[in-house]
Amino acid sequence: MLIDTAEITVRGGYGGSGMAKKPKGPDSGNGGNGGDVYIKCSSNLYLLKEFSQKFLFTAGNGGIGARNNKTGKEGDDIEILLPIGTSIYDKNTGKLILELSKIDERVFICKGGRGGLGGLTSEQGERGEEKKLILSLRLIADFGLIGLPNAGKSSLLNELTNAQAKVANYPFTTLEPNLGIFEGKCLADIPGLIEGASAGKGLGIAFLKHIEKVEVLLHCISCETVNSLKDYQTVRYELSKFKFELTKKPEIVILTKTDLVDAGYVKKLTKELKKENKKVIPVSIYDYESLEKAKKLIFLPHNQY
Ligand SMILES: Nc1nc2c(ncn2[C@@H]2O[C@H](COP(=O)(O)OP(=O)(O)OP(=O)(O)O)[C@@H](O)[C@H]2O)c(=O)[nH]1
Ligand SMILES: [Mg+2]
Repeated sequence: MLIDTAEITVRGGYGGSGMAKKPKGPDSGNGGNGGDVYIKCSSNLYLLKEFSQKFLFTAGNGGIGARNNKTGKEGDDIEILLPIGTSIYDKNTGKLILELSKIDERVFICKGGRGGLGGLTSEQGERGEEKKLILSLRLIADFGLIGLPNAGKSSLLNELTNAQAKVANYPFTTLEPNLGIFEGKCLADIPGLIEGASAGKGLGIAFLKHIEKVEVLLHCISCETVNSLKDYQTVRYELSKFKFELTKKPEIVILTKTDLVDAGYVKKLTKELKKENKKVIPVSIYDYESLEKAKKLIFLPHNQY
């Protein structure tokens, strides 16, 4: 399951205690500082899953100070790996701390406690800083496959990328977003939308949040349905209901399953759809050439169609 929100507590390590000096003994060292907490951005999109089992993350504690002014060892820092696209909120203030958008980006989150001073008395180390975080994942894909159920979105994802999404001849085969990578670009395939999805019909439109940030929409329309133009408009309407800005994104229409109808009909549909959107690519997963052509067009910089 793709977990897209989680709540965790992170804590810097305790500072080590300072050492008390013995009368006439050598000077005693301070405790080491506790380790800090960092968050690091990773390309593994399924990382949030781990947080359904583990909720507390603490950095290492500082070591106790020693004789001869020797400071205790510093506590180990910890690095929490989170998927790209994760927004991190402070639970107490509700404020957004940051949004992970660059792979390998490493961000400081919590400071470890200061080590206690050594001397005539032993000072205790301080507690590390603690934060409760809410993690919320929105996928950052380059392309988002949208369309009615059964339009062939997952099939296309499998053909264009290394994905192995489930495909079947019934609506709502896809229940969670699938991702695939092709030539370094990430494609997200999301569950089908139906008329009324914005009012909660079918699986609703909550999944659209996963494609809010994609650069280009790949709108799949099947040739085999009764009214392909209406299919197009239905999905556009539901998109606009979710967030009007989504309808402003660059969109490519992919006319799917062209092998199921005759070439004349494909031409007619392409022409009709071109009135709505200039970029229409007819394709069949059983037609190698059409797939190669689609790949070229889809992966062109989107201002060069
Ligand atoms: N003949 C033919 N069938 C296709 C083509 N593309 C997909 N299909 C079939 O159409 C059915 C639906 O395909 P999916 O890829 O599961 O469709 P989807 O849009 O992901 O469907 P949901 O996940 O339910 O929204 C499957 O039986 C596929 O084998 C195509 O180009 N030609
Ligand atoms: Mg699917």
